[in-house]
Amino acid sequence: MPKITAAKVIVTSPGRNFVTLKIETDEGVYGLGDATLNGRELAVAAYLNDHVVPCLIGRDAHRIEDVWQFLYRGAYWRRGPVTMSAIAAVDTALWDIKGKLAGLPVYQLLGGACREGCMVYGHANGKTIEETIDNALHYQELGYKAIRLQSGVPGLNSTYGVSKDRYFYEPADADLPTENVWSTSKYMRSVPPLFDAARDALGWDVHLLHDVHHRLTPIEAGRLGRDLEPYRLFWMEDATPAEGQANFRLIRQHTTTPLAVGEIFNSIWDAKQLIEEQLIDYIRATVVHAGGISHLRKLASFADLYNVRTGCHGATDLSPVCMAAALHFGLSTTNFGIQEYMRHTEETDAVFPHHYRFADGLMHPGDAPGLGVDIDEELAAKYEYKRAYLPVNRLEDGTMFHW
Ligand code: CS2
Ligand code: MG
Repeated sequence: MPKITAAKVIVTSPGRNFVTLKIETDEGVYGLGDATLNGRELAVAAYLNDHVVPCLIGRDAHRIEDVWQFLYRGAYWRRGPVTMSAIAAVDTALWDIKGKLAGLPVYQLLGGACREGCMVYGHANGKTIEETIDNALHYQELGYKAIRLQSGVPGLNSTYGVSKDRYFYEPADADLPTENVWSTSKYMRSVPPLFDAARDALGWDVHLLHDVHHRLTPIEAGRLGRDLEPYRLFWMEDATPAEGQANFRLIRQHTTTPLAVGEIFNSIWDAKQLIEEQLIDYIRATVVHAGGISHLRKLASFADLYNVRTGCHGATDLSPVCMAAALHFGLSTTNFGIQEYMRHTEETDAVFPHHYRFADGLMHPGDAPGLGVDIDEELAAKYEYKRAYLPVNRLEDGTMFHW
């Protein structure tokens, strides 16, 4: 049996913070797992260092499910983003090790490819509708089959999803949280014209997506979904906070626009009612925040019974290690729907050399044994952790609101 001999937590900040777990074995093979929790990175690093790593030493690296159950049931305190990101990192690293020892890419261990590649969506955004459409046309030229559109809201200084940089959207950019101002009524008026213009400019062969970022009440979301029906969206994301899963019943009663939710979920229990009652069409939980490849597979199999497909979160705060894991998962999961893809900066790509590739709107994890992603530790050490917060949001009268 390959015995775990060491595990270390690597914190690096090549443009943004990442936490990576590296598990070593006595067979000379190591595995990597992403443990990044945006804005709360050091909590997961401490959880791993202080409470998980000591329990890993000496264990059989092949016993992925047993280790998962040990960390989940054994902690007594179940679920939660910190715990589940830590467990995810261990799980992902162990799949990486198993693949390397077997000489196979992880997707082969998961049942093999169900498709040629994973359809991904890119992010087009701009301060104005024109700027957003311009950006979307660029993605279309690059071969993307699906594009998410976010545009500035007239009358608001800054809007979720609208980047300062043309290619990289990075919201966690301040030493202390930036305060933004939000108006639901201004926002609601601004979205239908964006998609009207988008269909005129981009045609009907491209999938269009939109992220509401948990900012509407269920009835407001129902209305927005209905207003967007003529533009046939691929999905409307995070229409309302999903802690109360039954909230989605009301949205469903009012619109046929497909619904996606779950980037902040960390367990199958967060989505149980949403899936069983078919209140959503896509589940966005992903490898790093939802307990790793093992737990996500269970979630996807459960969702498959209810016609819910996957649409994993893939923003820049999910490291290339998570991206690779998500692609192995997506390629081998029958009810895969789409994968979010936000390119990482060159600095990040240099720290995490990887085999995954983009062509014609699809991504493939590559055929290197394991996950096909590595970490250049020397380079990683050059980028020191830098505290960075996500922004917060207030209504125009100063009331604290959802970001
Ligand atoms: C987002 C993210 O990618 C998405 O859909 O909602 O930008 C999200 O806000 C960040 O990943 C938070 O860390
Ligand atoms: Mg989102």
